[in-house]
This record gives sequence, C-alpha cells and structure tokens, in this order.
Amino acid sequence: MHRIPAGAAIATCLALALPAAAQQSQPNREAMIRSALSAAPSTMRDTVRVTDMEGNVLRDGPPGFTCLPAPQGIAGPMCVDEVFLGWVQAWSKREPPRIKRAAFAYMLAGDSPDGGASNTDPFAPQPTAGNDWMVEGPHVMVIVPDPAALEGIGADHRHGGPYVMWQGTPWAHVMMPVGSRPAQRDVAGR
Ligand SMILES: [Cu+2]
Repeated sequence: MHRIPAGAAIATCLALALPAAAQQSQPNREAMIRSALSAAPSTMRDTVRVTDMEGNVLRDGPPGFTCLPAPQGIAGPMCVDEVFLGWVQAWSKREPPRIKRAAFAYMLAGDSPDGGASNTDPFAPQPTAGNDWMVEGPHVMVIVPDPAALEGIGADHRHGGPYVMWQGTPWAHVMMPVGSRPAQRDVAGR
C-alpha cells in the first residue's frame, strides 16, 4: 500500500484470504474510506492513502502508510506502513514474512464488532472455545525482523499492556492497546 502496483499486488493477496468485495458503488466507496480512516491517527488522517482490498486507490496519498477498510468477519480497519503491508501480504498467503526493519500499524478504531482474531492461531476464521478469540479495542501493532526479539513480552492479553499475538509463529507481532476493549463475540456452543 504504497506504490499503486505494489498495492494492487497486496490487495490481490488480501483478496485470497478475504471475501471479495463487490464492485463498489459511490456510497460504498465513501463508506470504505470512512472505515479505513477510522483506524488512522489524526496526524495522518487528512493525507494518508486509502485503498480497497483489491488495491484500488480510493484516495491517493504520499508514500508510506496505507489505510484499508475493515474486512468482513476478521480484524478491523487498519493503517500499515510499507513493510507491515508486506507482512499482511505474507500472512494472507500463509507464507512466513520477510521483515527488513521494525514496522508499524495503527488500528485506532479497534477490531470490528464482527471481527477480531484468535490470539494463538494466525489462520483461525472465527471464535472457538479453544482459540482465545479476542475483539481488541484501539491499538497499535509492531513487527520486527526477528520474532525472537519479542520473547519475554508474553502472550497474555488480559493485563492491559503490550502483548504478543500469534507468539511462537513467524507472524508473531506486538499488540499495544491504547483504548478500552469492547464486548467480545460469542463462541458457538459455549
Ligand atoms: Cu491489530
């Protein structure tokens, strides 16, 4: 989500993992932009690039961060830098990421009410009794080239401070809450 061709490639990858968005009407386009920008800090909201999941630029912006609207049923809207975008791409293809420097993402709207993620399984599609699904509130995320550098932070997400999601996998990343956690989703059969 930087150069348009790269953005298109990433969005193609996202589309592999996420339901394809229908052709967007103008009201939909406005809604997607609003969703994407809800994840952004005020310091970049007015200028940051916005794309949809297919990599179509909904609003152009300078190189650097790109904001994406909330996908359906998982996670939430997010704004990622170029390196973090590569990580998202790798994740959507279930490939280990190659992370060349520390990289950053904002999810200042938190996860969607119908989104969130398992804290343990990078590829869980929905909450189950065993996968520690969580709908996180507003947070920022950090990745580093060597996940071993995250050892000692811990995966416990109930103390309010930073924790490691998907610990022990190539997709391990730091989650740093900056706001309250919303209501959690029900687990079928619980
Ligand atoms: Cu996140």
